[in-house]
Amino acid sequence: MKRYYLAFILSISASLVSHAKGPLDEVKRPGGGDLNPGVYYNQETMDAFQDMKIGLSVHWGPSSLGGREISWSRGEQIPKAEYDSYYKQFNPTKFDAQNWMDLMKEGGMKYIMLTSKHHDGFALWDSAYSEYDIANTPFKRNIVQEIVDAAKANDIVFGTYFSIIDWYHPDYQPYDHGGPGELYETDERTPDFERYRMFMKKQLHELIVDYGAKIIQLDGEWDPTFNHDIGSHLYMYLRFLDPSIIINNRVDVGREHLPESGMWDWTRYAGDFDERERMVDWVQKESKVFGRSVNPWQAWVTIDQAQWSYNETPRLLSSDEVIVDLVKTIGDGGNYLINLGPKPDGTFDKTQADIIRKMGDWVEIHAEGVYGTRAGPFVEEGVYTSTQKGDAIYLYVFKDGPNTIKLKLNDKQIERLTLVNGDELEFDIQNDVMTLSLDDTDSLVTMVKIKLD
Ligand code: FHN
Repeated sequence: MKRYYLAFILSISASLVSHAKGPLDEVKRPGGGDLNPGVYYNQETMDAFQDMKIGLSVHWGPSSLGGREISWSRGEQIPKAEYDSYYKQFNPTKFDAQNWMDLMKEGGMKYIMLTSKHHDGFALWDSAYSEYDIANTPFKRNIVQEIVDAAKANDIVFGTYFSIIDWYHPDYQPYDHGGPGELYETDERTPDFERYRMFMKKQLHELIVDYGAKIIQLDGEWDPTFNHDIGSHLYMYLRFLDPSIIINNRVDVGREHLPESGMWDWTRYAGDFDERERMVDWVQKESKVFGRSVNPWQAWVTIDQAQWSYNETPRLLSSDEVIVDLVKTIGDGGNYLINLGPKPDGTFDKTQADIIRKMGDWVEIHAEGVYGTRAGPFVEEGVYTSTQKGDAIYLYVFKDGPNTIKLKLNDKQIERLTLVNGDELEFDIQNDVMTLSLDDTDSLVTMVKIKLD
């Protein structure tokens, strides 16, 4: 655990140095997009991010008191006035950041992405620029600060979700889902989108500079007032705040301009990694739309397929579904970010926490083939996939898969095959094709370590 956190910290100094050395190296990789030529993500922190593999997404705020979807239920299932009054009651007395960290460690999760501010505009930190924030609730305690402190004490990397959309702010355009709230002053210029963008950048400055967020998950880039120029500028602003920071591709409008392949065009649109939602009702059930990618990407999955924030009637993924989805994701080279919506009291639903623990139990047994790996060379959709790290390939055969598997080696030299329990596996190689047989594929996923010569 420590080395991932350390890698992030050490790399920040390295990246500052490399940044100080002048123009970044010319290796082509995602970053500032076509409007920021020659600006790419920082390799050290991206390597550390991809090594971490598994993170916890958290959608939380006073809206959890309504039990409906954060932001989206405002002015819809829940009248705006009622939704906007929740902050006056929000008092999660059972919130304990260390308990969240304990669950993350049981789940094998290395970084946290908290909705510090969702589309409803409520700030889970004491923002100098907003009255609509945690300081003005009965709870008063600075939730973001407590999570930052607990993450640091537990070698977990703190990242934040931040919505470009703010339906509460009177300068945000377009007004939607109930429009402006009552806590902000207005004047003859209201609404003023340029003034809103300054406000947004000041709040992002707080989260990055004051709270040290190392991974930024922007969202809400689909509104017409946001465009490629604004997104490209925002990317550069964030990168100047912290040269080593990692920014998702929703900083720009690449999601709205997917080519036929469904793959984000990183040569044009800014962002360091491709954020791919799935397994939630309104998004593709699988990532088959996208497939494997040499560029960094993250599967963003919510354990409750019905909504992202606390839901009184959730429809949960099973732990088996989560584990299989995790394996498919890492086999395709992605990180796995799974989301929970805490209850109004600040605790997680026990059933959902137990699913995370079961995932963690599986990950602990297969850790060598998970952490620090990248997409492997062997994949057959739904039958098997693979990861690779150093001189080893980790083949994952899904339940009820074939007992005999043939793999084209492309001249790889094989030293030996071993199962998770250490048992060696026989194999035969004819004409550059390796044949291996598994006694049974009853378990959910069977991992075979292929040690290369
Ligand atoms: O509108 C949000 C939604 O509420 C949720 O935060 C998801 C998480 O990936 N992102 C947006 C929908 O794409």
